[in-house]
Amino acid sequence: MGIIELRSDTMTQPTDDMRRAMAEAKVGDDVFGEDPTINRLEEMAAERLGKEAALYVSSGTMGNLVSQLAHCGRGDEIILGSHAHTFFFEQGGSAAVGSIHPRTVPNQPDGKLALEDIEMAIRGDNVHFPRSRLILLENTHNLCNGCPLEIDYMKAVGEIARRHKLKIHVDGARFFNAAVALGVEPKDLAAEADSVSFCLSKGLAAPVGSIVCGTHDFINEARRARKVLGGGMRQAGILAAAGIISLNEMVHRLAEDHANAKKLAAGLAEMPGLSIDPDQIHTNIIFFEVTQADMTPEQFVQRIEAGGVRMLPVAGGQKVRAVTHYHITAADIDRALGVISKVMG
Ligand code: TLP
Repeated sequence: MGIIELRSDTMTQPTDDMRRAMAEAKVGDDVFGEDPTINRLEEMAAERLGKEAALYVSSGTMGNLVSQLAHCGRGDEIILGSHAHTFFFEQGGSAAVGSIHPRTVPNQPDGKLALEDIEMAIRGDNVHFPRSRLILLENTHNLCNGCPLEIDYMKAVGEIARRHKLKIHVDGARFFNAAVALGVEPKDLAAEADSVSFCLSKGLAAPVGSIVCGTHDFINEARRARKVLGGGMRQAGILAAAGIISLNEMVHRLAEDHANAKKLAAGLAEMPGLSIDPDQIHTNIIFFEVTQADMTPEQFVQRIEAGGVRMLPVAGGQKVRAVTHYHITAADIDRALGVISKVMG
């Protein structure tokens, strides 16, 4: 029996359809705008998110960075969550590469930034202050149990942004998980955002790549930023071909991943020595705590790995993360729960 890989949805392997499409892809030099497969993927992505244009980039990290560089100038300030992936896990690229100042406000448990906290963080016109330029939201929110942000919340943040002439960027690494979980059209969920980046290489199973969407002007700036970061990729249509399959075939099935995450959470909630509230799980990411006194999350993860189940311990606490995806079936969840129950028993 194979390993049940629950560390991340980034572990997904390209499907047979993807491998075929990659082998047959028509390609050209994308820095010259001449790769027909990339051009098609970018058009499809822009259309899905209801934006004028899109840009294929190598990763979610690059998508967020080129978006910040396109929206902000040197010394501008972005407002983002204290648990935002962009703040936590992207090497501080906003400041390190972009000379952009990050201003964090607390993430609520559901991944939102409280509206009053956003208002409070917006700077007035004062010689001492950086200029507030951008609000950066994350949908779904990785560290907040994969919670999706709803359209009503986006509207409320949009109203604040318009009133203060700020832009909104959404780190939508798992944007389609959010849309599927909420049962809304991706373009409706994206409507308030000036830019959205989403990953093809996570639940959508492509081997590589993310997309940034926005206006033509924004995408022109993002394209310049991608080039200076060394991200102009020539015949990368060979990779983008898999992304087309992601958008056409892999979105609707994300609901299965969400159902499997719920099933896993419900099973874990029954186990002694573990703590999780299954009602907090809405998409494919779950976090739970190891509460058994003599067991660290690292030990828990080592022991379940011996039984063929992989999860990720979160550094500096009691938490463990599991993420469901394309290769995980309901039967795998039953098997994983069996292994965990032996470890905790
Ligand atoms: N997240 C990865 C790891 O970096 C933790 C994962 O396994 O979840 N935004 C969000 C919300 C993300 O979760 C990630 C990746 C990124 C951006 C960055 O994407 P990549 O890894 O393609 O640069």
